[in-house]
Amino acid sequence: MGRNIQLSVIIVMLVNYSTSFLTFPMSGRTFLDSFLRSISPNENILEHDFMKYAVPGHQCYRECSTKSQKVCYFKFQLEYYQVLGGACNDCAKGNQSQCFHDQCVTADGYERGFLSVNRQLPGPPIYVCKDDIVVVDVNNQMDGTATTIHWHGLRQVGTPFSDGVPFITQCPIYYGTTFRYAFHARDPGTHLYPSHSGQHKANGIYGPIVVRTEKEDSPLYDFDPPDFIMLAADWMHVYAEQYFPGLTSKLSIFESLLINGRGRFLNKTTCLFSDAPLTIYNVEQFKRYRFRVINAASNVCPFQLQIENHEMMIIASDGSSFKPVKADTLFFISGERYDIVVDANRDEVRDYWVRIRAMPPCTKEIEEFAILRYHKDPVKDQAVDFNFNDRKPPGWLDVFPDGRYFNSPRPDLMGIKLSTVEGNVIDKRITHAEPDYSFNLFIGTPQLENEVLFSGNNTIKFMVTSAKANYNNVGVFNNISLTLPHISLLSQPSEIDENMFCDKNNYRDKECIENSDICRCIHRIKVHLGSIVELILFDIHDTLTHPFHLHGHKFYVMDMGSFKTHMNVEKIVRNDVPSDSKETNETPPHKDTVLVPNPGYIRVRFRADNPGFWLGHCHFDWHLAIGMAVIFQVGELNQMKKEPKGFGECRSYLPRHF
Ligand SMILES: [Cu+2]
Repeated sequence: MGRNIQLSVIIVMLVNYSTSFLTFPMSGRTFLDSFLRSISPNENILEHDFMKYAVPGHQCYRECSTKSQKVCYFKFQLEYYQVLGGACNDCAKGNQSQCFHDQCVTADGYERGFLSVNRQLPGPPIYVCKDDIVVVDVNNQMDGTATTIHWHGLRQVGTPFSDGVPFITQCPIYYGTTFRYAFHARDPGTHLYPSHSGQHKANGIYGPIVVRTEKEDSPLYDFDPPDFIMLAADWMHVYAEQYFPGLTSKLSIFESLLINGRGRFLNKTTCLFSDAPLTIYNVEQFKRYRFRVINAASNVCPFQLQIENHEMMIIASDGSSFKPVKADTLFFISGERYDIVVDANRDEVRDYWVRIRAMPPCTKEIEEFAILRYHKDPVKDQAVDFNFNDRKPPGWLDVFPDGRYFNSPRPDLMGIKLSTVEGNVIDKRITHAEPDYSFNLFIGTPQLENEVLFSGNNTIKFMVTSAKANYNNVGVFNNISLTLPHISLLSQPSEIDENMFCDKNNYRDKECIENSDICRCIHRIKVHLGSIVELILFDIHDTLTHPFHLHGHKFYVMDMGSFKTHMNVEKIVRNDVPSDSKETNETPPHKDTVLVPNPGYIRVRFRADNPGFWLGHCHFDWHLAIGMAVIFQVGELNQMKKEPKGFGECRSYLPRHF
């Protein structure tokens, strides 16, 4: 670990760490340990005065010890910002050193406006140790907007008010105001913080959050450097709202793919790629490195990761480890995270390409590269290294050898199925028990005829998925498209009226769309606190592979499979699922985001042990926006945490006398 830290310090200096200009309220760690001990595991820490122990967040990257926790303070300023703006000086004219200037964002080398966290893309990394308290003050300076940040992968046990889902766990953060998120970093692993509002994630509001543990120095690898993150995201050249609901003559498609906010766009006039810097991973030959792979995509294309002449050992997903699996091609979908180990064991000391490619349904050839740069002595070499490369990346048809796929959404490339790995986080009281509930959830984006959609006073949220067709699409779980309440459910329980909710058996005709099977209402599934819940998600109609993400819990992926022939819906309802797996996996993986094969199904199971209102949804931004989501109510209102003092409220203003 000693060497690891030393190497990391140098890397940190090279990374644009511009959080340091922010001010911190207070510092010191007097009595912190006794303070932490005084908080019971399920308590809402927002009710405690922890800020006097806070240290600047970047100090929380350190060697982790179960004996030493910190309160890690971060300040996020969200604002409209610019790619290749004034901060980059003449970077765009070829002055490469200026591309690394403070606050310079190069993205794919295409000048555009975007939404930023602290004038960085991605937002500043959060590296903490398990059981630290993370405090993030989010100041919304994006005038005219309201937003929230979700801590994807952190269950928010005891702190449901920090889950960041508008109108479910909090009111949106209006522009000009600040909202304090605070939570215990209980869930180790590689996670992501996206905005959970509107199209803000696609516009640039996202970043990595990594929770380390004391035993991180695994025998599986030599180094786990802080910036060995592969945060992949799609990138457009306009604000994403341009394509919501979409343009009839031009479908929403992203222009580039970014790895840690870096990439190149293809100029269609010159047929040349822009010369923006790429991400470089400096490695020492014959050492093994842990990489943290994150998919922050907003659009619908799964990503594929390959590393030239290297195999990868996949050791964990969504923060839970499993028996390592070797592959040359990793598929990962929006919201998923994978921890991989790469052995820099090639004889030749040179640059190797890290390639991330957008897969079908994307038909446009979009891929991006990072560089795995070998060094004999990385510490000496790095001091003079700018992140530019002089070698041209391979072309689209210049493919890397493959054949050992992991987590492929395509039945013809199934390879190693995620649901067959041997998980290390096992609770037989869940995996081997009889579930208290089993819900069939049919997910998809059904079509609505334009005749229906645009008739009379209809104002149904829809999206365009097919140019010039006579229909558009809405998102559903069991034919219900989720609408949000006008209050924050979790924090304004006294304003909840049981009649406001609906489900597939209880709905009002006026909430249903005439001449269709689809209803639009506040879709809620209520379960008892402590119960074991099984969800079977089916996708029988769609052409896409949707990622399902559950808030507040992690689930076991008990089974997943593709239907060989088109399924008879009646058959599915009777739970007659044609399983692909011959045997049940005794030790299934433990995740919070999983792809639903199409046509196919997944069966996931969890204990509903975290009281509150939690969203389960498709992780594609556009699909969430058209209602492809459902709210899980875990426990009764009186079993949920009471809202912290002074917590913001929201509601429609509709005086009764009108
Ligand atoms: Cu979806």
